[in-house]
Amino acid sequence: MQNTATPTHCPYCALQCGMNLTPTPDGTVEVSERADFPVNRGALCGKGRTAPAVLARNVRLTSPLVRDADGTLVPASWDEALDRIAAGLRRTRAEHGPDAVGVFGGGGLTNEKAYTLGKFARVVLGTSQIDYNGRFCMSSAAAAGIKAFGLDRGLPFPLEDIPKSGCVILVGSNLAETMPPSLRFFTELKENGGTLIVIDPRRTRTAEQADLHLAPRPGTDLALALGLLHLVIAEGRVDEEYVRERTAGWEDARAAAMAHWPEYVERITGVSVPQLRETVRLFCEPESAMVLTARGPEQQSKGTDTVGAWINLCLATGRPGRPLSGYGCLTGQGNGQGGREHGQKADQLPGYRKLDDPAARAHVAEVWGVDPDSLPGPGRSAYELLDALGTDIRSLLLMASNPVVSAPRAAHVEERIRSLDFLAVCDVVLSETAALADVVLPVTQWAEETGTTTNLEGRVLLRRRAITPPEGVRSDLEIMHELAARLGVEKGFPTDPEEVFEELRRASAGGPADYAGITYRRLAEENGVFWPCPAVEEAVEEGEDALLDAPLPDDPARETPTAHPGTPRLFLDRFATPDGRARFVPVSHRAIAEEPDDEYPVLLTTGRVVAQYQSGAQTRRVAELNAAAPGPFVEIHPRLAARLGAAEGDPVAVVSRRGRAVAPARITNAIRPDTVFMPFHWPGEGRANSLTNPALDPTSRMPEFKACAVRLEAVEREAAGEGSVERETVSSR
Ligand SMILES: Nc1nc2c(c(=O)[nH]1)N[C@H]1C(S)=C(S)[C@@H](COP(=O)(O)OP(=O)(O)OC[C@H]3O[C@@H](n4cnc5c(=O)[nH]c(N)nc54)[C@H](O)[C@@H]3O)O[C@H]1N2
Ligand SMILES: Nc1nc2c(c(=O)[nH]1)N[C@H]1C(S)=C(S)[C@@H](COP(=O)(O)OP(=O)(O)OC[C@H]3O[C@@H](n4cnc5c(=O)[nH]c(N)nc54)[C@H](O)[C@@H]3O)O[C@H]1N2
Ligand code: SF4
Ligand SMILES: [Mo]
Repeated sequence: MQNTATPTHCPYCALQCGMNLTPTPDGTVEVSERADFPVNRGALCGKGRTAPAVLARNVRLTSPLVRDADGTLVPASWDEALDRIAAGLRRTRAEHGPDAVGVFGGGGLTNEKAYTLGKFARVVLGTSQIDYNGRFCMSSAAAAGIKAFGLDRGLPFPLEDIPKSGCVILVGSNLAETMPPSLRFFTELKENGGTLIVIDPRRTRTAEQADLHLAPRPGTDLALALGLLHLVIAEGRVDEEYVRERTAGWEDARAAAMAHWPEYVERITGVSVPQLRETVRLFCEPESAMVLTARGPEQQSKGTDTVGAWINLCLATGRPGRPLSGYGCLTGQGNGQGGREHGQKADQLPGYRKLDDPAARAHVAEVWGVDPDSLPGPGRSAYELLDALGTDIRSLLLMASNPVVSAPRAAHVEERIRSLDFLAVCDVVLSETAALADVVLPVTQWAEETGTTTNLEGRVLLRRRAITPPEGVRSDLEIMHELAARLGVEKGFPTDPEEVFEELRRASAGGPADYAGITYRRLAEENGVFWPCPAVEEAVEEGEDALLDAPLPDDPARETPTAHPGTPRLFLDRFATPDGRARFVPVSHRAIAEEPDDEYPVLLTTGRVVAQYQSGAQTRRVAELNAAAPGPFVEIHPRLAARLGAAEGDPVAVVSRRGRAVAPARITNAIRPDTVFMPFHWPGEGRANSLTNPALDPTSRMPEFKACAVRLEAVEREAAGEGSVERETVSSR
């Protein structure tokens, strides 16, 4: 056991704050400040600070569990558990074919694990049916970024650029709660004279910091962005030279925006014309400006078009690829960026390559030592995959997600999961989904294993092992190695993360997300490297001979032979499209999938609170966080509450076409009167996702987490506290 502090990164969100870990006698770690990492400079939120609590043996799983004859999960040996999984998957494949086996991953997995999971699905299982929870996260922004810029990297610039910009519009991000240490960049922006505009139907802690807060009706960000672009054009603020030289497709986008008159946009969004004009003025006057989106505008059934409209606004005003300017998406999960680059996505191969591209298939097949024709094609998206469980998909291997709590229309998803022939879950705790499994495998955690993550800036980071894991747990990489062997693939699934990373470098080489020039040693020395980072850039510059003489990336003798510096800022000279120009997308406003009506007259939107993380599987097990955020609630405007007859803390039933959830009212005028808000961190009666609408974006396949129609019912708790009786319904607005 080391006794010195190990510099590493937080297990939770995409900020990937730096922290130091020192081992403690009880086998966990103590977190201390690590000031050298520029993203957080030592600051941590409560979740990061308390993350060691989940390492404790009485909180986590330390033995595999298998379902016995009575249907109870009981401890078992690793051999028995792994044998059962291999047998379950083999049986499904024999009876129903390889595509009847599904794989579901997570954006919390390190690059090495995400890469190996994608390879495991295609090479060992031969299934096309793999996707992951990132589909529920930033997939709309990714799709829009690829359409416009030819490349998706959440932020095309480091966070350190934000304070120096002239104006930042934050669209649907509550980063004061979801990435607290990043708030510093925005307060510094204001101190430097820049303007912060926040667009959120709620006056959040983030909105409270804004110079201007716009509170649109949920699901109308597309109209809002079009209205702003209309005004940019009408007021003669288009950067004509930039549009001519660096973009394509302006005329169609221009025509679409011209159809969105400010008064029409005011009617759709509830944002007044003077506020629209003020926003345009604040955004256009400074030399530099940015738009950053998060889940608010993205988790919509038109999320891709919505982000496209915000990108159009940036392009028309000449922002992307200019200093301290442009469009960025604030990715969410710990490895939300890297997790979407290396092949756990239904349509994707490592290096952000496309699974249906013959050249990409040939490249990756060669690295994997398989026939390109043996690689399956693209599969279903996350919700579609979950929806097919028990019918087309009979067995599922699930790693690093808890869809019973986090998937839309969760009661249906739960029922689909229960109808599987076989479910295996790898997790650190017995999550609500793991509790339904036939076999549960307990895995090592962040402080106990080494691996890389890529944060929201596209900065690849080294998370270091600081302590020895307890007896009884194994890493996800060891699990895939063991399962591959049991399913007849002896080679190609190493358990050493650095060995996996070396292979990932080769598999990603030449792809959009090129990691070929990144090594563990560099990551340790340089505090992270931004992709793309090709290996042979200098050799190319020196001419073809140098390229030929350069050692191959897999040559062990080669240690960073040609140090490409990495790419903190993208698009400065050209965009990643074939002609180097960014593309405008012609988009028009359309309604949310489920508009309120007489029966369901209120809008529900969902999101997060500072003290809980995602499905809560980890953070609900941390006493300090539970004390701060003990359970679900329904945020309600006083006017709506009065009509319902609900007082602060009264239980309120929220009912949608998918189901019903009950939680105490939290009455506040910080929310629009036509909208209620629920955080989604809890299972059971207060599960927000019992209500949400799985209407999917046609391009990104993102569900509409941020807007659906509900009605509210006041409820009276029975004396025993069990069950609830309806009292009154709010039936009109
Ligand atoms: N504490 C905490 N931090 C987290 C996480 C967590 O679970 N808990 N999760 C991490 C992950 S994976 C992610 S993806 C990020 C998410 O980070 P954020 O995107 O900041 O989180 P959300 O709360 O989902 O949504 C942000 C805001 O969108 C608003 N919103 C709702 N509907 C609309 C709409 O139609 N338009 C607009 N413009 N805004 C709308 C909500 O009111 C909310 O304040 O956070 C990361 N950090
Ligand atoms: N209504 C509503 N629903 C939402 C959202 C919303 O805004 N509103 N947001 C969506 C978004 S953005 C996201 S990202 C999803 C997230 O929702 P989930 O996919 O459920 O994410 P987590 O709760 O983080 O689940 C991760 C699980 O993996 C485990 N785990 C952590 N690390 C590892 C590891 O290294 N290996 C393994 N095997 N397991 C690990 C954790 O213990 C936990 O049980 O929720 C989505 N659902
Ligand atoms: S902001 Fe995110 S990365 Fe930083 S400490 Fe909190 S959860 Fe961890
Ligand atoms: Mo997310």
